[in-house]
Amino acid sequence: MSSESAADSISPPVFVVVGNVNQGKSSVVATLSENETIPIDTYPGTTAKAACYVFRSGDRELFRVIDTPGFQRAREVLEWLRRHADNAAARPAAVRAFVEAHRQPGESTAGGGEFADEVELLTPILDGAGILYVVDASSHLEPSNEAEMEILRWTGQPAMALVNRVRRRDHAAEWRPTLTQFFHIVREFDAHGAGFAERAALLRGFREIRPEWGEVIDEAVAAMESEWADRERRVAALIAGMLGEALSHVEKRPVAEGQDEAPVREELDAAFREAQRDIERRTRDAVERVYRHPGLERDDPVLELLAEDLFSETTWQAFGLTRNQLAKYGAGWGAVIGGGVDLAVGGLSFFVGAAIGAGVGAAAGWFGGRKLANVWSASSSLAQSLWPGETGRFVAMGPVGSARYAWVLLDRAIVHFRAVRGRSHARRDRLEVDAGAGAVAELPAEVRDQLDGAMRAVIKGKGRVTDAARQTLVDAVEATFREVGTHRSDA
Ligand SMILES: Nc1nc2c(ncn2[C@@H]2O[C@H](COP(=O)(O)OP(=O)(O)OP(=O)(O)O)[C@@H](O)[C@H]2O)c(=O)[nH]1
Ligand SMILES: [Mg+2]
Repeated sequence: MSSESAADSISPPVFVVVGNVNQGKSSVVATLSENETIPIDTYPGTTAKAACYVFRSGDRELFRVIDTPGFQRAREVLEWLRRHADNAAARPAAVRAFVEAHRQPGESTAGGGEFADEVELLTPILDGAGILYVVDASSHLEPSNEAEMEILRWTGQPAMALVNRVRRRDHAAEWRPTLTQFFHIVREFDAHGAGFAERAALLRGFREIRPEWGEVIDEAVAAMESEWADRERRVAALIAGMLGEALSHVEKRPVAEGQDEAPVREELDAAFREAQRDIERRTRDAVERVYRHPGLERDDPVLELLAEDLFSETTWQAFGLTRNQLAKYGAGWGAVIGGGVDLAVGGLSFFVGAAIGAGVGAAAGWFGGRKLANVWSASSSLAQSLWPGETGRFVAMGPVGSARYAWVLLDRAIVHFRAVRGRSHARRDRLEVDAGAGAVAELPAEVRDQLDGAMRAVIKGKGRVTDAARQTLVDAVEATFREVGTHRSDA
């Protein structure tokens, strides 16, 4: 007996999520286990069989959450139980007897048996899992709910009630007086909005009702906290990497002897912009993977807008720095480009007006009235330093020379990061990145200065990002993250 309890104290906690059908049980499981593949749907009975999901940090298992089907016939079950226990002490044994009497022969209980769902959900409780009872407080309390709570009480296991809301309506006041009679703890828990803090609070709450789990729960929460800090560091490195790659990007196209350069430059410009968008897309995907959202679909109106017109007024009003803030840095960037990169003769006039065509294309190469990047030819000193010995004719574009573009790029990455970090794994809709929520203009001046210096160091590399420049960027992005807040749900 004593060796058994020692083993219990080191194994990770197991929670079982139970309740009526369609209350948001699977949503609670998905958000706690960070699993975006768990079936969640509007029809009752989405979960037909119990399934166990493990939450890990690295190789370490922190806790398990078991999803179950909802109670279908709670009142009949309770009647059965009442016939089989005539005093309180006999109740847990009666629940066990119920499960044994109704378990189907063979390994599976699903699909058959008049109480198949009840057997599925009661089995993990009898195995010692902590109970999370989920109610949808946007609907009314029914007599069947009371039967469910009574059955759970009969199991004698520690239990917490989670008040979720599937719709906006709120009947929580009607639920509370009943829930508090049956459960050790009653908590509000928004399954689709819960962030890190709410999940950690839930675990900590359980610590009070099952004291023997105190140590493992403290360890799990501490491991989650370091996992969170680690994710932010990884994302800072990804965003710094994106800035380095995007700002230093150089695109090159050969020009045949006697060929007109204009169409080649047009192609060059389109390729340069596509490369920028591709770098952004890859970084978005990588950030989503860090937060365990590998299958997330994005609705990013801003990215789409940029696909059409990288230089629209709307974009640079919502993101990046204000005009005044930018004025401080803009001149500095001009000097970097002017001093370091030769401009091909005619490179400027090419991008102006109708040379490329009407509308969208006409602005190509420009960002908020400034060039996105310079175009230069094989004879420039930049070309000779990048491709020594190259004798053929070509045109090239890059690195980025627009401070405004750099700040918008960074700002959009931060907005996306915050949306992903705060996103519950229970949501099955597309990720919407709010176009109106830029963050860099609010940064303290010293952090802005640090970022500007770091980005400028990249440009100075003339198409190459040195290790020192990369580290400066990582430090600056980490400083930015400290300002834009940690561990918050921003969704
Ligand atoms: N807006 C919102 N919808 C929710 C929330 N929780 C659940 N829902 C929705 O409610 C429906 C049922 O959610 P599930 O998590 O599948 O509920 P369940 O209790 O596991 O359902 P069954 O497996 O059928 O018993 C789905 O359409 C969810 O999107 C919530 O917190 N907010
Ligand atoms: Mg379910």
